[in-house]
Amino acid sequence: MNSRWLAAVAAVAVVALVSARASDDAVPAAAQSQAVAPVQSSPAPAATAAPAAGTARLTGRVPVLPRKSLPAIKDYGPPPAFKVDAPDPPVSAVWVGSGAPAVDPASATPARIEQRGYQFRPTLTVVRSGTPVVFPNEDQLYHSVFSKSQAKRFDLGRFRKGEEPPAVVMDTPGLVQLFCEVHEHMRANLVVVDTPWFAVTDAEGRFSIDGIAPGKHAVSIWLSPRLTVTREVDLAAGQSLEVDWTDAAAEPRK
Ligand SMILES: [Cu+2]
Repeated sequence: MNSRWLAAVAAVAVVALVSARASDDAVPAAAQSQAVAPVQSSPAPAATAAPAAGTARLTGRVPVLPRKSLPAIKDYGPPPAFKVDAPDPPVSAVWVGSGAPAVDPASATPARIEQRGYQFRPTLTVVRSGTPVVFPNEDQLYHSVFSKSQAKRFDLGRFRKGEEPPAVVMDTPGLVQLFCEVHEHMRANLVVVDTPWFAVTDAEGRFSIDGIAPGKHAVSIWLSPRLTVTREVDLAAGQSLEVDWTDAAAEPRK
Protein backbone atom coordinates (compact mmCIF):
# COMPACT_ATOMS: atom_id res chain seq x y z
CA MET A 1 0.00 0.00 0.00
CA ASN A 2 1.89 3.06 -1.18
CA SER A 3 1.22 6.73 -0.69
CA ARG A 4 -0.35 7.13 -4.09
CA TRP A 5 -2.85 4.44 -3.26
CA LEU A 6 -3.70 6.14 0.01
CA ALA A 7 -4.15 9.45 -1.74
CA ALA A 8 -6.42 7.76 -4.20
CA VAL A 9 -8.56 6.26 -1.51
CA ALA A 10 -8.81 9.61 0.23
CA ALA A 11 -9.88 11.25 -2.97
CA VAL A 12 -12.53 8.69 -3.68
CA ALA A 13 -16.00 9.83 -2.91
CA VAL A 14 -18.80 7.40 -2.88
CA VAL A 15 -21.19 9.17 -5.17
CA ALA A 16 -24.00 6.77 -5.52
CA LEU A 17 -24.76 3.17 -5.73
CA VAL A 18 -27.85 2.22 -7.37
CA SER A 19 -29.45 0.00 -9.81
CA ALA A 20 -31.56 -2.08 -7.51
CA ARG A 21 -34.17 -1.62 -10.15
CA ALA A 22 -35.83 -3.94 -12.54
CA SER A 23 -33.34 -6.17 -14.21
CA ASP A 24 -34.18 -4.61 -17.55
CA ASP A 25 -33.23 -1.18 -16.37
CA ALA A 26 -30.68 1.04 -17.92
CA VAL A 27 -27.26 1.40 -16.44
CA PRO A 28 -27.41 4.10 -13.78
CA ALA A 29 -26.48 7.48 -15.08
CA ALA A 30 -23.04 8.54 -14.01
CA ALA A 31 -21.82 12.09 -13.82
CA GLN A 32 -21.34 13.68 -17.18
CA SER A 33 -17.87 14.04 -18.53
CA GLN A 34 -16.61 15.68 -21.63
CA ALA A 35 -16.86 13.70 -24.82
CA VAL A 36 -13.49 12.79 -26.23
CA ALA A 37 -12.06 10.93 -29.16
CA PRO A 38 -12.38 7.14 -28.96
CA VAL A 39 -9.50 5.42 -27.22
CA GLN A 40 -9.00 1.71 -26.90
CA SER A 41 -9.49 0.30 -23.45
CA SER A 42 -8.10 -2.99 -22.34
CA PRO A 43 -8.86 -5.56 -19.67
CA ALA A 44 -5.21 -6.59 -19.67
CA PRO A 45 -3.19 -6.44 -16.47
CA ALA A 46 -1.64 -3.11 -15.61
CA ALA A 47 1.18 -2.19 -17.93
CA THR A 48 4.35 -0.94 -16.34
CA ALA A 49 5.07 1.70 -18.97
CA ALA A 50 3.86 5.26 -18.40
CA PRO A 51 0.45 6.17 -19.81
CA ALA A 52 0.38 7.69 -23.28
CA ALA A 53 1.15 11.40 -23.39
CA GLY A 54 -1.59 13.56 -21.96
CA THR A 55 -3.64 10.64 -20.68
CA ALA A 56 -4.05 8.68 -17.47
CA ARG A 57 -4.44 5.04 -16.53
CA LEU A 58 -6.74 3.50 -13.94
CA THR A 59 -5.99 0.02 -12.67
CA GLY A 60 -7.17 -1.92 -9.70
CA ARG A 61 -9.46 -4.52 -8.35
CA VAL A 62 -13.20 -4.73 -7.76
CA PRO A 63 -15.38 -7.52 -6.39
CA VAL A 64 -16.66 -10.40 -8.47
CA LEU A 65 -19.97 -11.70 -7.22
CA PRO A 66 -20.94 -15.34 -7.44
CA ARG A 67 -23.49 -16.00 -10.13
CA LYS A 68 -26.93 -17.12 -9.09
CA SER A 69 -27.50 -20.75 -9.76
CA LEU A 70 -29.30 -21.24 -13.02
CA PRO A 71 -32.45 -23.26 -13.35
CA ALA A 72 -31.98 -26.95 -13.86
CA ILE A 73 -31.74 -27.91 -17.47
CA LYS A 74 -34.92 -29.53 -18.56
CA ASP A 75 -35.39 -32.06 -21.27
CA TYR A 76 -34.46 -30.28 -24.44
CA GLY A 77 -36.15 -32.83 -26.59
CA PRO A 78 -35.20 -35.90 -28.56
CA PRO A 79 -31.65 -36.90 -29.49
CA PRO A 80 -29.08 -36.09 -30.66
CA ALA A 81 -27.90 -35.61 -27.13
CA PHE A 82 -25.42 -32.86 -26.45
CA LYS A 83 -23.17 -31.88 -23.61
CA VAL A 84 -23.62 -28.57 -21.80
CA ASP A 85 -20.22 -27.21 -20.81
CA ALA A 86 -19.68 -25.11 -17.70
CA PRO A 87 -20.20 -21.38 -18.18
CA ASP A 88 -17.22 -19.05 -18.02
CA PRO A 89 -16.42 -17.83 -14.48
CA PRO A 90 -18.23 -14.66 -13.38
CA VAL A 91 -16.50 -11.32 -13.95
CA SER A 92 -17.28 -7.65 -13.34
CA ALA A 93 -17.00 -4.53 -15.49
CA VAL A 94 -15.64 -1.04 -14.96
CA TRP A 95 -16.11 2.09 -17.04
CA VAL A 96 -14.98 5.68 -16.63
CA GLY A 97 -17.20 8.66 -17.41
CA SER A 98 -20.23 8.93 -19.66
CA GLY A 99 -21.79 11.23 -22.22
CA ALA A 100 -19.58 10.35 -25.19
CA PRO A 101 -21.46 10.11 -28.50
CA ALA A 102 -22.19 6.72 -30.06
CA VAL A 103 -19.67 5.36 -32.52
CA ASP A 104 -20.57 4.92 -36.19
CA PRO A 105 -21.78 1.32 -36.57
CA ALA A 106 -20.44 1.21 -40.12
CA SER A 107 -16.86 1.76 -39.02
CA ALA A 108 -16.95 0.13 -35.56
CA THR A 109 -15.41 -3.29 -35.07
CA PRO A 110 -18.27 -5.68 -34.22
CA ALA A 111 -18.21 -7.39 -30.84
CA ARG A 112 -18.68 -11.15 -30.80
CA ILE A 113 -20.75 -13.18 -28.35
CA GLU A 114 -20.60 -16.87 -29.27
CA GLN A 115 -22.77 -19.76 -28.30
CA ARG A 116 -20.30 -22.54 -27.59
CA GLY A 117 -20.70 -25.61 -25.41
CA TYR A 118 -24.33 -24.50 -25.03
CA GLN A 119 -23.28 -21.39 -23.13
CA PHE A 120 -22.84 -17.76 -24.14
CA ARG A 121 -19.18 -16.79 -24.30
CA PRO A 122 -18.15 -14.40 -22.98
CA THR A 123 -20.68 -14.22 -20.19
CA LEU A 124 -20.19 -10.45 -19.81
CA THR A 125 -19.39 -8.01 -22.61
CA VAL A 126 -19.06 -4.22 -22.58
CA VAL A 127 -19.38 -2.21 -25.79
CA ARG A 128 -19.63 1.45 -26.59
CA SER A 129 -22.99 2.61 -27.90
CA GLY A 130 -23.25 2.26 -31.66
CA THR A 131 -21.24 -0.97 -31.73
CA PRO A 132 -22.66 -3.89 -33.76
CA VAL A 133 -22.69 -7.26 -32.00
CA VAL A 134 -22.67 -10.63 -33.76
CA PHE A 135 -23.89 -13.88 -32.18
CA PRO A 136 -22.31 -16.81 -34.01
CA ASN A 137 -23.49 -20.32 -33.16
CA GLU A 138 -20.47 -22.63 -32.71
CA ASP A 139 -22.55 -25.62 -31.61
CA GLN A 140 -24.08 -28.39 -33.69
CA LEU A 141 -27.69 -27.65 -32.76
CA TYR A 142 -29.89 -24.58 -33.07
CA HIS A 143 -29.72 -21.60 -30.77
CA SER A 144 -32.21 -18.72 -30.69
CA VAL A 145 -30.82 -15.55 -29.13
CA PHE A 146 -33.10 -12.80 -27.88
CA SER A 147 -33.28 -9.87 -25.47
CA LYS A 148 -36.29 -8.15 -23.95
CA SER A 149 -34.20 -5.44 -22.29
CA GLN A 150 -35.24 -1.84 -22.69
CA ALA A 151 -31.82 -0.87 -24.02
CA LYS A 152 -32.22 -3.30 -26.95
CA ARG A 153 -35.04 -5.64 -27.81
CA PHE A 154 -34.38 -8.19 -30.51
CA ASP A 155 -35.05 -11.79 -31.43
CA LEU A 156 -32.75 -13.51 -33.90
CA GLY A 157 -34.87 -16.63 -34.20
CA ARG A 158 -33.36 -20.08 -34.60
CA PHE A 159 -30.05 -20.37 -36.41
CA ARG A 160 -27.42 -23.02 -36.88
CA LYS A 161 -23.66 -22.99 -37.10
CA GLY A 162 -22.65 -21.08 -40.22
CA GLU A 163 -25.99 -19.29 -40.50
CA GLU A 164 -24.72 -15.98 -39.21
CA PRO A 165 -27.67 -13.83 -38.21
CA PRO A 166 -27.26 -10.11 -38.91
CA ALA A 167 -25.31 -8.02 -36.41
CA VAL A 168 -27.39 -6.13 -33.85
CA VAL A 169 -26.37 -2.48 -33.35
CA MET A 170 -26.41 -1.57 -29.66
CA ASP A 171 -27.47 2.04 -30.00
CA THR A 172 -28.67 2.81 -26.45
CA PRO A 173 -26.58 2.77 -23.26
CA GLY A 174 -27.86 0.31 -20.68
CA LEU A 175 -27.94 -3.35 -19.79
CA VAL A 176 -28.92 -5.89 -22.43
CA GLN A 177 -29.66 -9.30 -20.93
CA LEU A 178 -29.26 -12.15 -23.38
CA PHE A 179 -31.19 -15.40 -23.43
CA CYS A 180 -31.63 -18.39 -25.71
CA GLU A 181 -35.17 -19.40 -26.49
CA VAL A 182 -34.12 -23.04 -26.94
CA HIS A 183 -31.90 -23.46 -23.85
CA GLU A 184 -33.26 -21.71 -20.82
CA HIS A 185 -30.07 -22.12 -18.77
CA MET A 186 -28.15 -19.86 -21.19
CA ARG A 187 -27.61 -16.33 -19.85
CA ALA A 188 -25.26 -13.47 -20.66
CA ASN A 189 -25.04 -9.75 -19.99
CA LEU A 190 -24.07 -7.04 -22.42
CA VAL A 191 -23.45 -3.56 -21.01
CA VAL A 192 -23.67 -0.71 -23.52
CA VAL A 193 -21.76 2.36 -22.31
CA ASP A 194 -21.35 5.90 -23.62
CA THR A 195 -17.66 6.22 -22.93
CA PRO A 196 -14.54 4.97 -24.70
CA TRP A 197 -12.93 3.91 -21.38
CA PHE A 198 -14.13 0.55 -20.15
CA ALA A 199 -12.92 -2.91 -19.24
CA VAL A 200 -14.21 -6.32 -18.26
CA THR A 201 -12.29 -7.63 -15.25
CA ASP A 202 -10.58 -10.97 -14.98
CA ALA A 203 -12.08 -13.61 -12.68
CA GLU A 204 -10.29 -12.00 -9.72
CA GLY A 205 -11.78 -8.58 -10.44
CA ARG A 206 -8.61 -6.99 -11.82
CA PHE A 207 -8.87 -4.39 -14.56
CA SER A 208 -6.80 -1.80 -16.40
CA ILE A 209 -8.10 1.10 -18.48
CA ASP A 210 -5.73 3.24 -20.52
CA GLY A 211 -5.95 6.48 -22.44
CA ILE A 212 -8.27 8.28 -20.03
CA ALA A 213 -8.52 12.06 -20.37
CA PRO A 214 -7.26 13.85 -17.24
CA GLY A 215 -9.88 15.25 -14.89
CA LYS A 216 -12.65 14.22 -12.55
CA HIS A 217 -14.63 11.19 -13.64
CA ALA A 218 -17.35 9.03 -12.22
CA VAL A 219 -16.29 5.38 -12.33
CA SER A 220 -19.04 2.77 -12.64
CA ILE A 221 -18.42 -0.69 -11.21
CA TRP A 222 -20.86 -3.24 -12.64
CA LEU A 223 -21.22 -6.22 -10.32
CA SER A 224 -24.50 -7.81 -11.36
CA PRO A 225 -27.62 -6.89 -13.35
CA ARG A 226 -28.98 -5.33 -10.16
CA LEU A 227 -25.87 -3.74 -8.69
CA THR A 228 -23.70 -1.03 -10.17
CA VAL A 229 -21.62 1.03 -7.74
CA THR A 230 -20.26 4.46 -8.66
CA ARG A 231 -17.06 6.04 -7.37
CA GLU A 232 -15.09 9.09 -8.37
CA VAL A 233 -11.51 9.69 -9.40
CA ASP A 234 -9.51 12.79 -10.23
CA LEU A 235 -6.78 11.88 -12.68
CA ALA A 236 -3.80 13.96 -13.75
CA ALA A 237 -2.11 13.69 -17.14
CA GLY A 238 0.54 11.01 -17.02
CA GLN A 239 -0.85 9.50 -13.84
CA SER A 240 -1.28 5.79 -13.36
CA LEU A 241 -3.69 5.34 -10.48
CA GLU A 242 -4.16 2.00 -8.78
CA VAL A 243 -7.25 1.49 -6.65
CA ASP A 244 -8.54 -1.22 -4.36
CA TRP A 245 -12.31 -1.22 -4.52
CA THR A 246 -12.79 -4.82 -3.44
CA ASP A 247 -15.15 -3.56 -0.74
CA ALA A 248 -17.53 -2.03 -3.29
CA ALA A 249 -20.15 -4.78 -3.02
CA ALA A 250 -20.45 -4.28 0.73
CA GLU A 251 -21.61 -0.67 0.54
CA PRO A 252 -25.12 0.11 1.68
CA ARG A 253 -27.63 -0.10 -1.13
CA LYS A 254 -30.39 2.31 -1.86
CU1 LIG B 1 -29.32 -22.12 -27.15
